[in-house]
Amino acid sequence: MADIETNTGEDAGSTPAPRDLPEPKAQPTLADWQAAAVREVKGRDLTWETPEGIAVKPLYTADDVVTDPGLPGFAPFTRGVRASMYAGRPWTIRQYAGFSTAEESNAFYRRNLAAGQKGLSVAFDLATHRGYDSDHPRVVGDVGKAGVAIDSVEDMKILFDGIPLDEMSVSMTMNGAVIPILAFFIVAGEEQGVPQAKLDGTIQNDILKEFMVRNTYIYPPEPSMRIIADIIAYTSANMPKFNSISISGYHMQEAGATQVQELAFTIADGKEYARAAMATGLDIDKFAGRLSFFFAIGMNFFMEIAKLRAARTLWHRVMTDLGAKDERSKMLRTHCQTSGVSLQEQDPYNNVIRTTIEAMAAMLGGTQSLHTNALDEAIALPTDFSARIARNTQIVIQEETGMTKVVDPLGGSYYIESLTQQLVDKAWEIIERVDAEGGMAVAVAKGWPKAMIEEAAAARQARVDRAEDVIVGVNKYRLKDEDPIDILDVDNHAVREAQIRRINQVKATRDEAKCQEALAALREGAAQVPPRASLGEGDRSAQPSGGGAPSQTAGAASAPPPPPSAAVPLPQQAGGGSENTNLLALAVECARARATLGEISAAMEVAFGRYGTQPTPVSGIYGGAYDGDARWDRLTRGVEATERRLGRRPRMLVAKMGQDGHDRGANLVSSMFADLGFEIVPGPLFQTPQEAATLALERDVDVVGASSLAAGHKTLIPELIGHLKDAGRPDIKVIAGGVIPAQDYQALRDAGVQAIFGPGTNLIAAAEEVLRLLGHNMPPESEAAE
Ligand code: MLC
Ligand code: 5AD
Repeated sequence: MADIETNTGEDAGSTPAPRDLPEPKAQPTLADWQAAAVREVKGRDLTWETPEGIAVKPLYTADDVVTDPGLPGFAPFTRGVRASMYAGRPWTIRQYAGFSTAEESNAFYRRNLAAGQKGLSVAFDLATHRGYDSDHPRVVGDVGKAGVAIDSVEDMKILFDGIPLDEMSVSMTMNGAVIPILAFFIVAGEEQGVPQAKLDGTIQNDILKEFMVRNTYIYPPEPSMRIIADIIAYTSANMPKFNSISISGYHMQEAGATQVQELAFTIADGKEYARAAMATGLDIDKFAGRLSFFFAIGMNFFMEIAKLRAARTLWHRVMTDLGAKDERSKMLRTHCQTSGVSLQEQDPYNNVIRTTIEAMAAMLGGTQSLHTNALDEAIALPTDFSARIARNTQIVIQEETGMTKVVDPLGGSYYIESLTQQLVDKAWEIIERVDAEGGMAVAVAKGWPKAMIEEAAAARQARVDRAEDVIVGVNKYRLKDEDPIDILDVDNHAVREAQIRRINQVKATRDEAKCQEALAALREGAAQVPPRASLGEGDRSAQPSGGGAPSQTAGAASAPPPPPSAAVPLPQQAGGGSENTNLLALAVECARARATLGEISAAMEVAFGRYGTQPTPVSGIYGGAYDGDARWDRLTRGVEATERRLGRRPRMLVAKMGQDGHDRGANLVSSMFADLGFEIVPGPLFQTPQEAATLALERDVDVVGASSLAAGHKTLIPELIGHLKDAGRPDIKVIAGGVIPAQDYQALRDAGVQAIFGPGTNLIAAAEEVLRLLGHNMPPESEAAE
């Protein structure tokens, strides 16, 4: 009777006598539980195979925990990098934002800070990302659209007007034009009276994932790696509070990576950057404490929590292996952002729920800083209203729930500890594969990490389209009618004109000789460390220049591609610290002399060239998921019938215009239509409408599918249609897909767009529509078969 503990004390007489209780039993065993569970579900297998290949069981017990996670604030930091974590100081509420002009973004930041935001995070427009001034002809559709337009230090000063840069930590998401942007930031601080040593913040500066998934690179991989090493050298010497890099897995998950892939490639990227900095002669403990990380937090709640714990564990291991001695060098500090791709256009208020769950996963995982997405994410940039709800999601968690009072409250959970260990092990396998090949720069050049992510994306899309993965309001419980919500619309033409006025003013009032002298020094500094090696032989995509387009400088337009070689593209010794070759030091001089972002970028482009890629869509994954599916078979028959009628396979150009490098949607569409039997012309990134039209004509396509995820559609797609008409080919069908608000549909239709596929489109339904456009007699009621 020892295990029945109620029967003690004076009131013992009022409780039932022991003999009335059922016969005592030994503690139930796992086998007892198993038998009971099997009975309850009549033998159904309850194991859940996750996309990462982890078999999640319906129950975890102490037997599943193989490692002691230790204590927070101590190696290997599995339970958090700080001993007191949020009980001592909550994570930084850091909302990523930027749009239109510096004035408008500054006002938005100030409103948000007054309402409880704690740190800043700047989103730049795509022209800025790609190193073009707002007056460049290639960026007409991009200025001020997906972020704020910054052309010179004058814009940067306005952006932080009234925001003391020695008190506010500022993150800047910049990878391509990282040298001019960081130089502008340093000089803006200087002219605010803030010395470099007091600047607190983070620059993303993570180029490897740009080549893999985000695509806002400018230069080829090798000089890009030199830039990173130069920045690490400069900031570790002059800006001790500044995080020199934000090693980002976020965009990998956005592109479709599983959590294991995101984890492994991010840690491997971090290792590569550390090696690059060490190759310039820097002591690891001098810079590693200011390497920071950035992860996406999606809807697989426990997996995401475990992912952050696994990331810290892995980083500690990697840095120990690299020889770091200082414990701070081995601490993985991270920012997180809730997942953009998990949010939907349909029934958008559900996005508030999704973001709340994701925010909780980020904090339970122990993030240092967090952005929560706005509910209109899948449609447009946040409005004041949607930004308020997003921000308040974090404030409510911090200030109303008591969730911050306990450090790592899920530590010791059998499931969480077991998942953490499984993620560590699975990611380590990939990291070892990367190491065996010579590191992440080589793996990226070979292209297999990108292909792996694209395969995971195609598999996920097929699961969603088949409603095997449920998305509420999209493939289940979908509303019949929806009213459009109010969205932010930026008039890019007006922003561009305002920016051009300021560029002209800056150029008219600067000391031209001094400015040209500074630019010449930068040009020479870039040339002084010539590319030592280039891409590996396995490179599948290197091209000399963006879409064969005219380049910003005459020199760069004719710059030959670097010779192929299998060597590791690490920077040379001299790329690190030396003042006369350190690109950031040289660019700071240019910024002081009022050189523009485009001029600074072009000065380096003369030596480095401009990099471009040719998409190579994966094949067989999407189609394979539909093996034996009646609707798929009906579609392939439709494609065959169209082929007979045309005398060749139907041909589609998948076009990406403007500086929008988000190619997940385009790649998915390409690989799905190719699986169906279309001939796909995968357009290079960053084309102008004229270049896309020329390619469509040259390849004699039947359809152009224009994919737009960065709000350039209203400018770029009508221009493309104009060029096709001018060339006498109005018969080529133009369809549009991507992040296109319902408010813009009519304008696009009026311009001649024949079909529009917004977020949440079922690709099978889209393919049926395209076949109909090509004259195939598809029964229209196919929607009902979903
Ligand atoms: C923290 N501190 C504590 C503490 N917790 N001190 C005592 N007790 C505690 N419990 C201290 C820290 O040590 C630090 O000081 C200071 O408080 C600030 O805390 P932090 O944890 O370092 O936070 P933060 O300053 O916010 O820095 C977080 C970070 C950083 C290290 C992750 O890199 C960062 O802010 N990253 C943001 C990146 C970002 O916003 N990216 C947006 C990407 S959007 P000290 O002195 O030690 O520094 C994107 C989308 C796209 O990419 O594609 O366009
Ligand atoms: N303002 C706010 N959020 C943005 N995002 C991208 N650009 C902006 C911006 N200018 C967010 C979206 C997107 C992710 C990459 O960052 O959530 O999915």
